[in-house]
Amino acid sequence: MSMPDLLLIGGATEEMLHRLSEKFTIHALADIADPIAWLAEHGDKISYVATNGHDGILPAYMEAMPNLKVISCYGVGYDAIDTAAAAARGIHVTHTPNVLNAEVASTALLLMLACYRNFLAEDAHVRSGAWEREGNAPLSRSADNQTVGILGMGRIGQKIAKIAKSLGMIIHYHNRSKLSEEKEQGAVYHDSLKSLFSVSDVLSICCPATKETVNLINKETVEYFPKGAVITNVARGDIVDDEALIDALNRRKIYAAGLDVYKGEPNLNPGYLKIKTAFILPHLGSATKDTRTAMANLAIDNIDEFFNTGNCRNKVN
Ligand code: 8YV
Repeated sequence: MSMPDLLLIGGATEEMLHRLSEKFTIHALADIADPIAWLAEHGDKISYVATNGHDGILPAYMEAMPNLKVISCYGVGYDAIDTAAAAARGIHVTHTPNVLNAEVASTALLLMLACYRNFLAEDAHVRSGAWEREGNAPLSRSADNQTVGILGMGRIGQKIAKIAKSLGMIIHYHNRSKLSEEKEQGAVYHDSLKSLFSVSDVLSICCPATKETVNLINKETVEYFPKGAVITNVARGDIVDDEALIDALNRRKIYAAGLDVYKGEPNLNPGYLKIKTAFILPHLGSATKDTRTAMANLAIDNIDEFFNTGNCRNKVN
């Protein structure tokens, strides 16, 4: 019996390819010179797409696969996929929640602590020989007793809250709606951005990128923060208006920024590179071997579940 056809968009690990190849005939988009022409000829036989949060899927590709049943996203964020257009075509979109909560949360904490304790400058102090020549590096700031504002208290936000609380930080949050007391774990709810930002010594952005959250950090909202606040982002670059944040960093309204994600990444706004208190990572929130393996397995389990039952618990549309 011939195996169903799957289009692979973006990269995949050896293990992923191995698992997928046991059940599917894989067509890797990366090996296809002219995807639109190829899809015009072969699109009707593709029933599954495996992609990731960065590459998503172009609407034109979706259109060219009339028998597509599932788009499985290797990642929790699926903003690069038009889920409404998929639903209108009867296509199920799935993602990989939960398995990356701890990894992304520890990245968020790493960014916060790096900003407070000036780790980047301190590492440079040792490497440049300044420690020997000039003595100790300047004193940094304590994260103890600082108020963390969590923007988006979902699965990852709640994990960040838990770790930050264990470090002696005070947790406030803004979400579309207030959480149950059990989920809040003592965190203070704010029903507006202005109210949350005005008490946040450090903001942790961990909400999805949607039409409503694009450029939430902008010229106006950056002024809501106390002077010298820290902003961190492990969610999506689209949530931040880079010019506004860079300007606020340059005039020390915002003391430091810890960023893992950027608009247009990997081509981030070069303004960040010049700022000594911008701690910048290359979108590695979930990028450990263990977590990426768990994500890859879940992305394939999602396809399998649909294949076997016609439904999937990690469906988002
Ligand atoms: C991945 C992510 O880098 O899960 C997400 O939403 O941003 C990351 O874990 C991304 O999905 C690309 O694979």
